[in-house]
Amino acid sequence: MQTVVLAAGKGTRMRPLTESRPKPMLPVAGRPLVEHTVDAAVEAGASRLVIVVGYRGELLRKHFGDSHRGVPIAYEEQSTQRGTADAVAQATPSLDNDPFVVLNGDSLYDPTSLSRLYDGGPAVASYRVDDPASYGVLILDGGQVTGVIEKPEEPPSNLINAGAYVFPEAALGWLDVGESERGELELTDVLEQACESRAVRSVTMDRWLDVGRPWELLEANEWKLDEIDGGEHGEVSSDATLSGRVFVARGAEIREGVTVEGPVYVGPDATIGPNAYVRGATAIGAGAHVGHAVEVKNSVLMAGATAGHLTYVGDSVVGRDVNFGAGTTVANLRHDGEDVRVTVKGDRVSTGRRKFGIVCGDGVKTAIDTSVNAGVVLSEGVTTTPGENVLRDR
Ligand code: TTP
Repeated sequence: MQTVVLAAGKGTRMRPLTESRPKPMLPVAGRPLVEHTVDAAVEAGASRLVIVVGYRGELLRKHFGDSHRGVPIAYEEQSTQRGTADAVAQATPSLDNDPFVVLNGDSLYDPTSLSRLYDGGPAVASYRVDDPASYGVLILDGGQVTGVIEKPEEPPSNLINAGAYVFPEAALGWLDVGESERGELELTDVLEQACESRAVRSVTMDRWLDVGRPWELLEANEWKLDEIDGGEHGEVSSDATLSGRVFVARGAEIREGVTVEGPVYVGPDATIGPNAYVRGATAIGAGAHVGHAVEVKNSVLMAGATAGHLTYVGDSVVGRDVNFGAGTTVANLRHDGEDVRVTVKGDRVSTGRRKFGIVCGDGVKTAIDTSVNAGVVLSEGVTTTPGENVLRDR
């Protein structure tokens, strides 16, 4: 089935990580997030893909080119991010007058569940949660979806909208929806129309993750690193100890005295060690460097990031070309046992994680002996002074 992938958003909740790239291009287990989405679509039965790009769209075009695993890709541009229904409307020049699937380019879907969505007829992907009140919740009558309600006080079901749909071809004429309360043109209004005239199935995903905020990028990496195949394509010292699934890309080097406990991805030309400890679900980007007496746990280090000496980084997302000075230490646990909180678009939000470290925008440089408190977000290019104790976002 023809498949529209929405990837035009600005990813404002993911800042500063989206200052220089669109959210779908953030790295997950060594590949862009959207590549996992597109892979799932191809496995589920996408016959061709229309990717709607906007914010920094050139990076998606460059990454995929005109096909992925033999499936042709067309691009359409959404110049103003007016909402998901508008994004699909922009895709219509590349769509045939046939049923079509819509997927969010920033969500992970498990391919087996997604195949059930592609099985036929109008459908919406759903996901079962214990507390649906803060999501779009499906209203069901028997096995059929009759509507969706945003953030209801009394949720009509435990199934939330997972942002993947099969629409009938008639929906190509329903995309001109009015603005919602939050001022966007929403695809859920198109779903409502489908529910009025068609039998819409709910297809419950076994696993699904919407990647909107920085700690969800860690969750995405935890999921996808758990599925990587191990393999040593680079140079691994005989004095290094690798256990679990560890993928070492071509050109990467694991030096003497290093311990790596998988699942861990080490990107092309990255160097680890000597005498470093890398563990948990960790992804080390291309050309990154983890040096002597550095411990990296359950973190994402993007391309070119460097932790040269005597550093601890835990449960953190570290942007491109960040440099941690010797002795930099990241806190990832609160002594009061509460979940770590992060400021997202001005609001303090619980990450739902007892352990979460920091978020570093591209090019951050910490001076020697910098301590950074759990939940701190450092904007692109921020620097610290020697011995600084960073307790607040900068
Ligand atoms: P969101 O996650 O709601 O929006 P966003 O990606 O811009 O992120 P943020 O809220 O942090 O600013 O979008 C859901 C999906 O739809 C996502 O894949 C991006 C895509 N999208 C578009 O393609 N065009 C749009 O106008 C909007 C609002 C979203």
